[in-house]
Amino acid sequence: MLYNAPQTIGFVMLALGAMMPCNNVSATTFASELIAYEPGLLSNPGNPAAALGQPDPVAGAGTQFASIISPFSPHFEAGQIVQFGEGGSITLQLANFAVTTTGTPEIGIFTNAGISDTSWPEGIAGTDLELPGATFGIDSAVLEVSADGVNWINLGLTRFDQPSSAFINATSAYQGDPAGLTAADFGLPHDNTLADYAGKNWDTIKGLLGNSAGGTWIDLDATELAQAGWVRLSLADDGDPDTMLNFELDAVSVAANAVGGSVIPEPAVSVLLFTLLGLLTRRYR
Ligand SMILES: [Ca+2]
Ligand SMILES: [Ca+2]
Ligand SMILES: [Ca+2]
Repeated sequence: MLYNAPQTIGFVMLALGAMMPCNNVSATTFASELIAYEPGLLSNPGNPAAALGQPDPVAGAGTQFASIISPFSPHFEAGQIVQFGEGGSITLQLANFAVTTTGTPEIGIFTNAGISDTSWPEGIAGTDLELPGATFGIDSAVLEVSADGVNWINLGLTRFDQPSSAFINATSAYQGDPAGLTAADFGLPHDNTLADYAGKNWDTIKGLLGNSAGGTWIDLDATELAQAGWVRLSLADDGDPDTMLNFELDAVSVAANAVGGSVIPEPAVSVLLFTLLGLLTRRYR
């Protein structure tokens, strides 16, 4: 064989490096694998891959409607959020386990929840955010988590009412070009309630979020699981043809201070390692 040994070994090392979990501590962990998607009662099935990875920080990117993700400007594009209807569900595997940790929620759920701007484009929330029209995109869904992808803990019907915010220092909630802005942290929980934003302007809401990218945060303490690596959201058919319940999901993250080991089973990496070493050995026999 005409293979050059150092080059081949270099390739194997590169391949192994690509398979190993990255130890970059600043990288936020998100859902990384779609396990199942059932659109339910929807006229157009959604794009479930839109729930994987980090939310794109700009809504309507590349169009005249481009705007940073802010509480007044969530994602609306089919390529960024996945929708399911009654009888629908989505099951996701996280890149790393969320380790149950006292004193902090562990899993962040990012949806298309938004606050209506009472003084566009200033960014001012209404004084009662429970009133119809004061918000949009706020939905409930049944939330389940699992430590093994087989056995599930049901956390019940949960309202996901917390908006997302991709930058911590934008002058406008609708800034089109994020150049020069500081990214918010999708792995940083917050304890704001929806009511905290009532009557507040963009500057005050920015201050309430701090470095957090918002989202509705889930605490695993009550599950009695040591960790969770899978998340499922679902909607039952309410049996009423006049209602068309739906849910939209942008992303799922793990709190930075609760990130555990890789959810991808280690044996898979070992098998690949031995296969590569076997190939290498055969070539030089
Ligand atoms: Ca906790
Ligand atoms: Ca219905
Ligand atoms: Ca998304």
